[in-house]
Amino acid sequence: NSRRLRVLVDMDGVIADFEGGFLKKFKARFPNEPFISLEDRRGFWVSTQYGDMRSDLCDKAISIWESKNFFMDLEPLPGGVEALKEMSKMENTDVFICTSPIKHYSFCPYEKYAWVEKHLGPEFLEQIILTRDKTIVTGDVLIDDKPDILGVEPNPTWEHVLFTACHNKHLENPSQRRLLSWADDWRAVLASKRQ
Ligand code: DGP
Repeated sequence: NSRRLRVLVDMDGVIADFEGGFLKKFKARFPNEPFISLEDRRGFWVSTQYGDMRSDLCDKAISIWESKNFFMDLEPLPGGVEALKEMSKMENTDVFICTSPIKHYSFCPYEKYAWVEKHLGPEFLEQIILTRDKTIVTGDVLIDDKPDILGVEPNPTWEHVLFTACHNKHLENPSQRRLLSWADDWRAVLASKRQ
């Protein structure tokens, strides 16, 4: 049914607190190393900013999210779980979680499913799309904190709405509309796509 609205929602940085979880575990594992506070985060890639600070910190950062239980232990971001549940109950609305797993696949894909089951419920397991290329997924809107979402499809069907995160909040003229948080008017964003 083409009259239904299809909403794609990213996971890390949008409903799961990747940045907060990373910083907490980085400090715990490397208590004597410098770290980047969330206030000072710039750029999507955490490992790039750590590597720019000191080259060996790139691999140390990567070792954090490649560890068992990193993705499982992420805290939900405020309001995200509630928003997804409300969205999924709206008439003529299909919600999918669209997330790119890291290439170190030992734990991440499994833990993403387990996280969704724990925080959103088993019925949401039907709504998961794991893909490294979001441009080939069709939808009306993609809510994602990554400023540049590229892939093999030059003209994705979705409108990218940029979800504000510590690493993108300083970007001055993003080409996308923004959602500042889940307290912002996401219902109006959906309504605008139904016109
Ligand atoms: P997504 O938010 O769906 O675009 O997924 C991107 C994933 O990459 C997410 O788990 C966060 C993670 N990530 C953040 N910084 C880095 C990095 O520097 N290197 C890698 N490999 N992954 C990163």
